[in-house]
Formats: sequence, C-alpha cells, structure tokens
Amino acid sequence: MLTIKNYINGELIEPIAKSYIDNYNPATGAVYSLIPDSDERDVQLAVTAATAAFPSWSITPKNERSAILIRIVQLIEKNLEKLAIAESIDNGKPVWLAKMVDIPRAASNFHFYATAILHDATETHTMENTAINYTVRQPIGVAGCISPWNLPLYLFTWKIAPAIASGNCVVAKPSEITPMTAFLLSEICIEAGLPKGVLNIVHGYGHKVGSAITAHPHIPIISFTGGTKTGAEIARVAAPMFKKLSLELGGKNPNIIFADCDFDKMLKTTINSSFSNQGEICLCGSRIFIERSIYEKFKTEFVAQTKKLKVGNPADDTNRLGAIVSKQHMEKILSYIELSKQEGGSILCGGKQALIAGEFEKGWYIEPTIIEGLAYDCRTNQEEIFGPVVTLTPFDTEEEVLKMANSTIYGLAATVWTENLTKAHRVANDLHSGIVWVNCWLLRDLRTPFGGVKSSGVGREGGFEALHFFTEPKNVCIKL
Ligand code: TXE
Repeated sequence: MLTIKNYINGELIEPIAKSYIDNYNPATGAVYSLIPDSDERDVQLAVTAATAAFPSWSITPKNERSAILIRIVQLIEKNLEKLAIAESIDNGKPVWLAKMVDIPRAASNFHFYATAILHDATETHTMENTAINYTVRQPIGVAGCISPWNLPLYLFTWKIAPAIASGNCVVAKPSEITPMTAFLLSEICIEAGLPKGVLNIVHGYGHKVGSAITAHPHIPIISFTGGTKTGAEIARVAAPMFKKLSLELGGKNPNIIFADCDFDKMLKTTINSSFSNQGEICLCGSRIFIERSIYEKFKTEFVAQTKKLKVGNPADDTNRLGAIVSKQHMEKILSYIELSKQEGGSILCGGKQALIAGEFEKGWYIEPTIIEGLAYDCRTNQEEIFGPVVTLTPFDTEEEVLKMANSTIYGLAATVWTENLTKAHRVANDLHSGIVWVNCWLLRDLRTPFGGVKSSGVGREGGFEALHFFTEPKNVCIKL
C-alpha cells in the first residue's frame, strides 16, 4: 500500500505518531494509499524548519529564487502525465481534465510568480526638498497554506508559489482527501533543489493539523481555501492573534442568460460552467437564470445536451464526469437533490447516484442534474451544494434577476450572457461578486484579482495582490 510521507526540513519523513489515515480512490470506493495522521508535533517540526530557513531564503536574490521555481515548473511539466493520473485517482476527476487544467495550471502558478517577483516594484513619495519616502515590501516569515480537495495541486500551488517566491517559508496542508499530488510535489521540490525548510508539507486532518497551523504563534499569516464554515473557524482563531488572513471560500454563483445572447456559444459554455469537475468548482454557475422568452428553448436544449454527458471511469476519456470526491460528499449532494423535491422542484434530468458496472460499481458517481420550479430564495437555491446540480429560474426584468442573483450570502463569481455590451457593463456593475464573466466562463488571466465578497471570503489572490498579501509594506522617510 502506497504510504505518503510528510515533507519537513527537506526530507520525506513519517508522522511522529506513526499513525495513518486511509486514502480512497473515489472511482472504485477502495482504499488505495495511506496518509500521515499528523498532529501539532509534526506542525512544530515544520515550523522549526521553516523558521530556520527563513533568514537565508528571505535574502536569497530574486533571480535565484526565480530560477528554482522555474526548475519546479519544468519538473511539473515533465511529470504531467504521472501527476494528472495521480490527481484523477485521488479526486475522481477525469484524467483528461487533470491533464488539460489542473496540472498545467500548477505549472503556470509557479511560472507566474517566478517571473512576477522580477517585475514587482514599490513606490517613493517625494516631499519636495524636505524629505523622500520610499516603500519597501518585506517577506513576513512562515506562512500557513491550507487547501481543499476540488482542485488539489492547482489550488495548493496557487498559494505556495507566491508565498515562497516573495521570500517567505511555508507550512502547508493539503486536504486529507486529496493529498497525493502534494506528496509528488514534495519529491519535485527536492529534485529542483528547493532549500530545506522553505516548503514543508504536513499531511493530516483539518481539525488536527489545519487547526495547529492556524493557532501556531510563529505562523503570522494564513492563506486558506475551503468551505465558508471552516473559513469562519479559522478566522475565529486567527483574528485575536492579529494574523494576516486570505480566505477563499464557497460560492453559489448565478449564470444569467439574456434572450439577446449568442445562444450556441452560451449553451456550450453553460454545460461546462454547470458540470465541469463534477460541479466541484467554487466558480461553477449553479443557479441559472434565463430570460423568460427563451426559457423553454434553453430548457429543452440544455436538458438534451446534458443527457448526452457520460459519467463513469475517470480514466476513460469519453467520460465527461468522473467520480465525486468522497462518499460523504456524494451523500451531501444527494441530500440536496432530495431537499429540492421537498421544496417543490422538478428534476428535469439526472437526480440520482449513477451506478457504473464492473470494477467501478462501488465508486461514487452522480448523474448531472437539472432542477426547475424552485423559489429563488429556497435552501436549494441559497446553499452551496458543490456537485453536478444546477437549478433553472426564469426572469422577466433586469431588476428582478439582479435581486435574485444577489440574494445569497455568497458573492464569488457570476456569468452574464448578452450581446448588448451596454447591458453587460450595467449588470456587471450591479452584481455583488468578486468576479464577473461576460460571454465566457473560467477564462483566467493570473494577473487579475481573484476572490469574492460577503461569505465567499476575505482578500484576493492572483497577480501582485498575492505578492502584496505575502509581504509587509514599510514606509521609510528620509529627511533631505
Ligand atoms: O472543505 P473544508 P471541505 C466547500 C464545499 C464543500 C465544503 C466543505 O461546499 O462541501 O466547502 O468541503 C482543512 N482548521 N468547498 O470539507 O473542510 C481541511 O483539512 C484549519 C469550497 O473539503 O473547508 C482542508 O485541507 N483547517 C472550496 C481544507 O481545510 C481546516 C473548495 C478545506 O477543508 C479545519 C472545497 C480547521 N478547523 C470545498 N477544518 C472552494 N472555495 O473552492 C478543515 N480544514
């Protein structure tokens, strides 16, 4: 049985407790590896290593830091196939999706920040002939990075890359549900020659390892992506310690379709924004609002296209959807489908566990599901389901659809389909979200600020926003 190890002080080591957690393959429902059941003692080892590495790493010239990150990029690219298969086995997503999205993006994350640090600049403020002020941005120290299971390596590296590129050292914890690619990244970092202690990966449960990272007095900055509830718990612990926090949390994103949209482009993208990665992306458009005049046309064609989507073995490239990440999460999603029926919804397609014959019969699969007839403010339309489940709601006016779209506690992303760009600007302006896509979805420029408002989080990742998060600005004023 493959047994994962922690990566601490440049070495792959066992957890102090020498106990392990079963790691499942969602496609088969079987245990396929073991991960360390680490605790606060392992976190302390990691913090000691990171603290010891910080003085030297923080003054390592940018071009040297950049060169090491580029070596990591090259090794991720060289191991793309292996990493994609590992990601698929761990998360249940199709291999083709991990090859096309997850792993290339992990390489891009490191590449982006390996180069961004060479171009970042700070300001001076002159006071005529009195004084000159200059701003320096200094790395903070040991950063805690905690990431989720839906896009494991993609989101893990989205935090680690800017943190170490800007001169910090890191104690990181991937989700205990999808630890494998983080473990493989450890091996890549060793091969790339990342100095020991710069990155430390401690595997284990959130309530043990994650909470130990959050509460550690020598980790002054925390970057977290995960559920809103967990984000609130992290904030509860970290706020009184005045830690710097970046929280990327849940979403319940509206997909607003006006009658004057480019129908074919909209439909093709809406299939993706509804069901990509089994709907387990915080940016998925799970609430679809359609202008009434095209509601029936959209419903007919969207249902017909959705019914063609194959669900099954993630290693079979003809499958559009793979397995749901865990039995527990599958049951959560199915419970929301049951709730939708109690709330008056009609299931137009899907609506149940997909049973796949043969070696996958014990796997965790759900049919892509479309529901109509729900009130916009019912629980099914207000709470994050995080699965291949979308609802359809007609609207008559812009004012009405904005009220419904903005009605949840979340505010992460929104999609708007219209060929009238004056309308697009106006609607984008009035949507309560951190990201608005017009006539596209998940089109990403890594320079842009990424994050949400309300219960979708605090702070922004991406671009120089992330480098500024992981550094502290200091103003020095020199009398002339
Ligand atoms: O996230 P958790 P889960 C949403 C989605 C999902 C829900 C819960 O709705 O159903 O969140 O998913 C660690 N202190 N998203 O259970 O629990 C945990 O070990 C410190 C949206 O995966 O938030 C893991 O590494 N850390 C999200 C990480 O936090 C703790 C993507 C995320 O776990 C901790 C995934 C604690 N007390 C789920 N408890 C997005 N925005 O993309 C857990 N952890």
